[in-house]
Amino acid sequence: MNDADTLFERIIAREIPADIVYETDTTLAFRDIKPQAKTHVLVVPKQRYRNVAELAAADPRLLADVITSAHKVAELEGLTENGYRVVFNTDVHAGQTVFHVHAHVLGGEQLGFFGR
Ligand code: DGP
Repeated sequence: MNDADTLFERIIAREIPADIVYETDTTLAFRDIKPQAKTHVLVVPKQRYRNVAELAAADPRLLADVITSAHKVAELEGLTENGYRVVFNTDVHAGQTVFHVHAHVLGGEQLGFFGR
């Protein structure tokens, strides 16, 4: 991608701080600065794609790495007994604000239904 770096490239490069909870060769997981649940962690591929559709089309193996890391985060955060949610906001109507694909891992309490 040619756009200017997003915030998440700067977190991956350790140029700005984040509370990192898990890292692999291809992914990084860190706590969301504005949590929407008791536990709210973002998982990003280190290589930038704009959204999950672009990632899936270009590199399905890397998408699998993101999902595997999301589940690992859920294990590390103690979410697997009662369950958790993984969300990819995709473009405007979903409210995507950072255009470096990221999985939201949410849990630690009963989550409400979502939509409108
Ligand atoms: P989305 O709306 O799906 O693009 O989610 C972007 C998320 O990024 C949002 O939940 C808030 C989070 N966020 C924004 N700025 C920062 C930051 O500087 N640090 C961290 N850790 N998270 C951030």
